[in-house]
Amino acid sequence: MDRLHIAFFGPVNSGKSSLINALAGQEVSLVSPIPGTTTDPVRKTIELPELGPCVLIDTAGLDDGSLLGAERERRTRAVIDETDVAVLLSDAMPGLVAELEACDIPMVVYKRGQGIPALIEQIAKAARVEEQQWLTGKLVKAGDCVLLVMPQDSEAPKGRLILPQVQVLRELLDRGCNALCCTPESLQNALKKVTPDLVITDSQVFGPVNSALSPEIPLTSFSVLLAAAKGDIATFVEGSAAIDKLNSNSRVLIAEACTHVPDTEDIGRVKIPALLRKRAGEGLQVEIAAGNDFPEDLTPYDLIIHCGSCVATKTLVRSRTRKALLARVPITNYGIALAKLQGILGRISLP
Ligand SMILES: Nc1nc2c(ncn2[C@@H]2O[C@H](COP(=O)(O)OP(=O)(O)OP(=O)(O)O)[C@@H](O)[C@H]2O)c(=O)[nH]1
Ligand SMILES: [Mg+2]
Repeated sequence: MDRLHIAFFGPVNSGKSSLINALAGQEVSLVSPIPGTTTDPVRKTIELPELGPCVLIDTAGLDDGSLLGAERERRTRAVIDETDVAVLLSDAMPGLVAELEACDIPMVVYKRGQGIPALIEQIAKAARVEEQQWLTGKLVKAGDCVLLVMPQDSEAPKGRLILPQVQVLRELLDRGCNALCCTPESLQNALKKVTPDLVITDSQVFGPVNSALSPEIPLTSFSVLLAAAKGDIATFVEGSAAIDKLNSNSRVLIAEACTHVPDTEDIGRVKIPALLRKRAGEGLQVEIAAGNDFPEDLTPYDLIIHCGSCVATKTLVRSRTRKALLARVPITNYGIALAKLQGILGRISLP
């Protein structure tokens, strides 16, 4: 489930950090009478009454005249992309308000002394609570047997499963399905035991899994399911067509929302660039933007490939998709790009 991201914006010294500390009931951010105390965005994951799981985001003040001011302001503005509700400590910030309005982000103005319960109530009203969506959508019904192919390679976290796998497993149980898990190595054996109604695979092994399956068994991937739930899958499918137009002079941006330290089998840094270069030529340029570093100017790129977004919220993915479309740069994501690169996009079932 996506946590509600609540960001606090205001002039320097307006009490943003004090308010966050009061909301959290702990010292999340440093407070001082010196203007410009908060420099980088500070994020605090917390559970709030009425609002449930949230991320509070403290930002640097917007009217800091210091030398570092412009850089701080850029970082503060970048927070808008991940904001579900903006709390403003002043209603006199026309530039920021216009930007929030353009992004369709609900705003709440906090008046000094109004109290925390009243603020929580305002935020709860402003937050657009979306109905919970199934990741597996119309692809399954109660009683179905679903086979999950989950490679446990060096990139898999030690001793546990990655979030999309956990989420899908839990959902299948909730939906009354029977789930069977295997690795690519144990796939043949699993297929001898059951004929699945659906196979959900890690998209990195789309090709071999597809070859092992008879064509009438529906096939999809964890990242396709996530892409559909978090972003606009039709845009991603459309965007993937740009892969056919890439050549050795093209520039591709790979955007990762999380900040895991890459390893040798890394999908975004190694696997996808290798597949792209094999197709478009060795000269193809690939740039990586990790975490919150999403370039402001997207126009130099011929294609943007976004990660599976297991840790990014819908708001962030939508905001980046909107920016890409505004800059007229095609955007797709790992799952769809991998399916396209492995020549089986048409074979994939979308939720
Ligand atoms: N009287 C009063 N003082 C407050 C209140 N909130 C904050 N302050 C004081 O205002 C000063 C600035 O508070 P901060 O919370 O650090 O303000 P900020 O907006 O985070 O400031 P920067 O990080 O520098 O942009 C501190 O001295 C606080 O003690 C309030 O509600 N009432
Ligand atoms: Mg502060």
